[in-house]
Amino acid sequence: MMIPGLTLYPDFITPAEEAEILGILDAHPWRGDLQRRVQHYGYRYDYKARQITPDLYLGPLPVWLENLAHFLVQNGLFPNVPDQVIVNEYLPGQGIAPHIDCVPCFGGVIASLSLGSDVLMDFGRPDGSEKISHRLPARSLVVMTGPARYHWQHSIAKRKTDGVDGQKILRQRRVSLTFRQVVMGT
Ligand SMILES: O=C(O)CCC(=O)C(=O)O
Repeated sequence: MMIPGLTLYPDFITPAEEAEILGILDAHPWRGDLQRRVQHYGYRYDYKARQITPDLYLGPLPVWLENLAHFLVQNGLFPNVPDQVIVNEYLPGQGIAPHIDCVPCFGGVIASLSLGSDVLMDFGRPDGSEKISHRLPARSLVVMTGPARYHWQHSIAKRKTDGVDGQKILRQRRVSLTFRQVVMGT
C-alpha cells in the first residue's frame, strides 16, 4: 500500500466466522443515530460532541468480541487489547464522510474488519493534495497507524457500485467492525 501506516490483511477471518459474526450482530439491536445503522460496544461514541467520556462506558466487550480483540493483540496488531468497537452497516448507496478518528479519544491503532461485501475505501489528505482508493475485500482487516491514522482521512462514497479495474462492482450489504483503544485524553 502506498500510504505509510496502512496495512490490509486479506482473508483475516474465514467465511464461516464471517457468517457467525453477522448472525450475532443481527441478533443485537441496531442504533439509529445516523443514516446508517450502528452498534457500539465498550464505550458509546458521542457523534455530536465527538468525544468519549467515562459516563459513556457500556461495560466490557462481550466475550465473542473480546476474543477477536485478543486475537488482534496476539497477531501483534495492537499494543493493548482494544476496548471499543463500532459496528457500521452500509446498505448499497450508504457511506461515511471523510474523517480522521478522534485523536484525543482513541489510541494510535485503528483496525476495521469488513464483512459481507467488498468496498472501495477512499483515503485523502485533509488539504486535498492526495487521494488514493483501496479495495477492502470482505473478510479483510485494514489497519491504520502512524500517518494513515493521523494524517489521512478515510471515507466511503455513497454509491451502489464501485469501479475496480474498469469494471463496475455492485456493492452488497457491508458490515464493518472498527476496533479502537479508548484513551480519553490521558
Ligand atoms: O466501515 C469502515 O470500515 C470504517 C468505519 C469508520 O471509519 C469509522 O467508524 O470511523
